[in-house]
Amino acid sequence: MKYSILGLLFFMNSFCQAQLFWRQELPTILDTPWEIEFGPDRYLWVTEAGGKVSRVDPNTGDKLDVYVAPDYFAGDSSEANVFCPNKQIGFGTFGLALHPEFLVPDSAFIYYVYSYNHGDAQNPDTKFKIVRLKWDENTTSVTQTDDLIINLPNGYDHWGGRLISAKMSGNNYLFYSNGDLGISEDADPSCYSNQADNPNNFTQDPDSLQGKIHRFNMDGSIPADNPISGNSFYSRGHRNPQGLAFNPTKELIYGVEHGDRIDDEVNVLRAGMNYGWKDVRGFANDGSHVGEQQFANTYAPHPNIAGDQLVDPIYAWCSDPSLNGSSWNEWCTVAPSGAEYIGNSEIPEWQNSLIVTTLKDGDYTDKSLRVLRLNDNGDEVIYEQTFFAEDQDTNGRLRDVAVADFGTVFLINNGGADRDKITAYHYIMVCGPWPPLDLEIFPNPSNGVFNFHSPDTIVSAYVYSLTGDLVDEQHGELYFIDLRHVSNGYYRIKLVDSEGRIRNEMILRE
Ligand SMILES: [Ca+2]
Ligand SMILES: [Ca+2]
Ligand SMILES: [Ca+2]
Ligand SMILES: [Ca+2]
Repeated sequence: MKYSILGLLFFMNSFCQAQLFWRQELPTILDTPWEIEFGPDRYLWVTEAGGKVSRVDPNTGDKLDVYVAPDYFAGDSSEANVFCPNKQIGFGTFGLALHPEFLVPDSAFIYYVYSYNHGDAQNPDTKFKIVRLKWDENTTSVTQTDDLIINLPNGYDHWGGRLISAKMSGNNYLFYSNGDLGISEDADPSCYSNQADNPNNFTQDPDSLQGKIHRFNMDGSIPADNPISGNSFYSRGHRNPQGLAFNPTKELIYGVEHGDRIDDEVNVLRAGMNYGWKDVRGFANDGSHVGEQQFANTYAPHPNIAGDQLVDPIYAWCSDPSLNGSSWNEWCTVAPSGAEYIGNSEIPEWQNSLIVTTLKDGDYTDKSLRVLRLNDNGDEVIYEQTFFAEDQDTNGRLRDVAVADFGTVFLINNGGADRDKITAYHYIMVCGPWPPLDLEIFPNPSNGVFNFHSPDTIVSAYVYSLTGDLVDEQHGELYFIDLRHVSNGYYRIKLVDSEGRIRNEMILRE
């Protein structure tokens, strides 16, 4: 048996600028995953094609098929756009959210979104719905299914589809992002015989559901303090918001949306606010869209929406109109999809960041994870870093992300690689609060006994599973670590010095 130390950097001090991750593909077989969430039960929850919800063990990749919607419907050719015959009606499985008190048996609810037939066999009418599943952890099965919100609108493009739960001011809410449902009139001007019929013209109208963020109570009812009484409308002026994330410390909701050729946006979503589309794109004052400054200057708040205000994004990619090239590759969109807020310090450099997956490999962008470091209030982006772009051809189009409480980043892809999969990046502490030991380990690979050479004394070695469970520990004045008795797999090792400080982390494969 051979044992190898992976992901260990010798002379680590010289690498202190960079976060180090060790990449792993889980063996899980997935079909078109759209949402991944790390649950409080420490499993990964995933939506897949065909109205499916799956639960994946982050340590082994073992998958449990939790539920497949019996009424899932993938649209009908009769619903295709008559002016654009190639544009089929939308269908799919989209966002998923777990109840904020998911570990309490009475609140063990899973919420997710999929397409179904709101008409009948003769006259199909594909719509989306939010369904609530009651989860029984003892039998690991769904014991009850409820249609929570039906008849969510559909179209030919820009569906949005993200769902999150959030506890704000002591109340639990469900947020759903509905795209403008329009086909871009710039890219496909003939797709509506009369552009006034294009649903993307209704994003400013609070009485139409498209181009909105909606807020519901966890039972699907409408919160009494929504901006308009009896209306699920929470914010408007959105194009194709595919990312929603919640900052529980500041109780902020972030929305991430695709722009049209330029101006992909990150917004802090607040009740009743107007995010501009399609009159204002990205920032109102940068001239990226004709007339946007004028629109902002003469903005009249909607009389029925208390506190209505036109709001700039907190961040926009590609606001320069000259980056609007003639081909798809030349458009400077990053195509942001899933988002998550990182509040904990498992990856210290990312604490208090919004992380965003991107779908596009274009001239200006690669498929990657964008890390937006936030200010203390969570409402400004201080700087951006890009990760994992060097792996874009093997990682694929990054649809969504989940980060586990043990500091591992899980990505799902929607095509663009050899298969649909879960890719894990395990964080390895290179620069903790104390300098790493100048460590020499030999032999590597070994038969399971690794010797150390270090000027400092190592007194403890802890061996964890990659998902954070302690599997072995060795103490004393250590000159070697004996790993011959740990079973097959990958492990994370932490070395502690005589002052109790974690000095080194490394990944081991047995
Ligand atoms: Ca997610
Ligand atoms: Ca906007
Ligand atoms: Ca602009
Ligand atoms: Ca590229």
